[in-house]
Amino acid sequence: MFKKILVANRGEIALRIQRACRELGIKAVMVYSEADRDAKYVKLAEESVCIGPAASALSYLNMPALISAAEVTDAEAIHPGYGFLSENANFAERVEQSGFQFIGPTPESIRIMGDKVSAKQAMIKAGVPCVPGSEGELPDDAVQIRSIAKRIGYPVIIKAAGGGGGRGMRVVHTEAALINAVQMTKAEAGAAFSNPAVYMEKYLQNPRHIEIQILADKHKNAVYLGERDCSMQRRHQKILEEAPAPGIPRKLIEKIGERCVAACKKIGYRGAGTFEFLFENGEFYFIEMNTRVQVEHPVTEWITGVDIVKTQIMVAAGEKLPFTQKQIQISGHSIECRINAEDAYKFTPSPGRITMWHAPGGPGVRVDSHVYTNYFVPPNYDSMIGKIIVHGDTREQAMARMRTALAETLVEGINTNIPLHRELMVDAKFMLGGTNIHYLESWLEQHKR
Ligand code: MV4
Repeated sequence: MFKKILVANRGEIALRIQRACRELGIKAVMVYSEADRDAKYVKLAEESVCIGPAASALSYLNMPALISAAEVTDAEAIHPGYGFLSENANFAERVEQSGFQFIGPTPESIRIMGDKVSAKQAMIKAGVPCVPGSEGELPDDAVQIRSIAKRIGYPVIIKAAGGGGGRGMRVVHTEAALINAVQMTKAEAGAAFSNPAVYMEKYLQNPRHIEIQILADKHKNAVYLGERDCSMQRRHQKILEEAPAPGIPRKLIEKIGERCVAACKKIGYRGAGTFEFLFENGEFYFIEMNTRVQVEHPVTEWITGVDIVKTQIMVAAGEKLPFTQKQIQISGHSIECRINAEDAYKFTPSPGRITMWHAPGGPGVRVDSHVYTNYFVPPNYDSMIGKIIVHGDTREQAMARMRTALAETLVEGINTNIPLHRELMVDAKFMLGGTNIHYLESWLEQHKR
């Protein structure tokens, strides 16, 4: 096992990884930018290194600074967290070339999944069901493009191979709009991702966003840890997630979970990973794979009892997965609310000093947050300041616990989205379960103030 790990991230996930290290008896080296000097996990750290100024490009995205920090502190491995360099294949490669273990999949796996065309091809080959589409990059010839769209049937969606997470896509409803849409998407993709390649899929109109969590070791073992429903989102930002997904039969989850595990074994995947699916009319359609730990991992931890971050570290060190698929049992229901420093309904960022922070507690409540009373939320990064996660025997109990937890939570000095969460937890459609990816945006449209 490693003796020392460098945590190449900030915020709540930096604290989460530090906690996993403590539990494993591993020393955690924390890094921080000039804006994060007063972060809780820095105060709690045995060792920490300033890696640069507030701007992410000069600190948390600064590969030489991070690798130097690992060198001077004698760390053996680097945990990238989520965001920043976590899905950067070049970083993973440089980490390994410098003699450190990257806590995540191989650079090759990251590269394949980063290109959405090669990711989809790998999944088709591995037997994972995908959205019907162009099977590869679109050709330049307009006649061929029209013929592909005609075969798929309108509406179709044009997506950039270098995109993902909602960046670089365009829905097309008619043949008249097709060629222009392809050209526009290609131009934007070339500028944004230095890769003009695009592909085409059938556009699914009202899907849910369901993802499967997997864990794999370096010895060809892999398991799936059930699913998460991440449909409640606005502009591709998830705001709450839950597990299991309401109303989806267990048998269907098992079938798709087994496909994901088989795919992991086939491509030699290792570490934690998430298969993202659209779910419509009882069918799963793969769209993307995330090669990092995700913000919403705690809901899966709570329904399975598996510590995902600890397991990431163990398998990176070469250990075998400490459980088999049969030992993974789903128990109860878990919901996570992301707490953002922003106006609850206008969504404008609200950085600044938190003059009062009171976290909720009690049975079935977990809070993952790095903030505290008198903490200054810097304006330089993502607005998420923490997560409230609850668990109950049933979805009803989980919702009741979340309502209580949200009622107890006190944040003064900045605005947060807690008022929005309080309203959603008593919303009739949310309470029924199974709302689709468009629900929150239409709810906000109807609840304009
Ligand atoms: C789609 C789709 C409908 N049909 N693909 C958006 C994020 C990226 N991961 C894929 N996205 C979508 N791909 C087909 N063929 C609708 C979306 C989509 C979406 C997906 C998941 C969660 C929220 C979303 C919001 C708008 C659009």
